[in-house]
Amino acid sequence: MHIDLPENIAAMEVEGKPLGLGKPITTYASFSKLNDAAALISKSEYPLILAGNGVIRDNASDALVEFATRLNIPVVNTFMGKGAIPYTHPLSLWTTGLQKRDVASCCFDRADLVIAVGYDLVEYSPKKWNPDGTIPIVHVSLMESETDSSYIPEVDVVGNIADSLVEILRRADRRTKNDDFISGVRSRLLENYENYAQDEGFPIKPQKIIYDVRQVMGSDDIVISDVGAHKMWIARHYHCDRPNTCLISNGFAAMGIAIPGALAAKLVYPDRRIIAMTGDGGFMMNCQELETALRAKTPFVTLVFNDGGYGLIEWKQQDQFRRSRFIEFGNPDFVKFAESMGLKGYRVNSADDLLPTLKEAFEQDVPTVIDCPVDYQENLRLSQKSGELECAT
Ligand SMILES: Cc1ncc(C[n+]2csc(CCOP(=O)(O)OP(=O)(O)O)c2C)c(N)n1
Repeated sequence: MHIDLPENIAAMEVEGKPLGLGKPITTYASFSKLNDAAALISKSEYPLILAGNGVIRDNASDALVEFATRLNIPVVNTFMGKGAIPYTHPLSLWTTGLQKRDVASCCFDRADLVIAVGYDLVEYSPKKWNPDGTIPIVHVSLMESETDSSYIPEVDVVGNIADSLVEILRRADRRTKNDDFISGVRSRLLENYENYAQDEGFPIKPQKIIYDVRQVMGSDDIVISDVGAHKMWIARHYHCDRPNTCLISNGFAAMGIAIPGALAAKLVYPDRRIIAMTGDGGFMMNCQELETALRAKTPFVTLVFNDGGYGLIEWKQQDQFRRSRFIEFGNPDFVKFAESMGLKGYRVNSADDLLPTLKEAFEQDVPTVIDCPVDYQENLRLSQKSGELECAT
């Protein structure tokens, strides 16, 4: 909230004392809603949990993992729900939310119940995963569900999320069995991820860039993503152990967030590795804040996905019109630009170069900029794969 006062009012003496803030009120779901949710879950054969950012904001990750594990229900998370369940968990089906069909879409196709926990519709429209509105939904959140023809929950469990999950778990009785479908989806995800570990292509494929970044980041280190094609790849390929370790601006997503976001993260967590991953367009929107970062003594790494254009807009134009216009631009020399500000700059010249460059960049006591040429031909390849997606039965 921002309150602006005219200068003459702001300069006035104030009489009296500030009023107390009052204690925040925690709301709890009613027993009848908890019972209804538990009954639906108990009789479902192929339930799926869709975990959104509310899980993280409400500190409900541990409760979610316990809930999913005990009831043997797989979990997909939204971009902003990353880390709600560790990506290594056998029930974690990683991140969903691309505007096109992807591996996790198969899980929605099969689901006979979606348990949406802390899910905000603005992040990933329910039209994408429930186009006909036929999948029954249990909504677990701090807030009531919004109205949408693809999102009309059977039951709204409104209240503290962790508490609701614990209480539903106590009431639900689900006979669980081994589910080859889930392990099959996990194998496909893992294969998609590992496939690029040794990729030699240059400019570097986005999957490989993100793979290498993951290699140098610890479980508690933090990625801040900017907005663009790189964000889609980060969502798809950067996987988290813990909540709040990959922050993605989603929904109403403003470019330019990565560098100031990384600066803030480094101020809060000076001992963690922090990386801002950004497109060249987003970098040029807020790169002046690197001077602030230097002055604030917040050494973090900025990795620029350099494609000389607005990659995501090109991708969308190509998907829709089969051609693109007005998306290219020229860039300054990012290395010289960094050096002119007293920072360290690096240019990646081959696929093998990236990992050692990242390691070196993290050793510096000033902010660093890595100029990394990216091969965005992968964008259209992903669109094509999406069209050809086949689900196991
Ligand atoms: C402030 C702002 N302006 C415009 C947009 C619309 N927009 C979303 S992605 C994008 C292009 C991003 O290009 P770049 O930063 O180079 O990243 P890339 O897609 O190439 O990875 C634009 C213009 C936005 N989200 N925010």
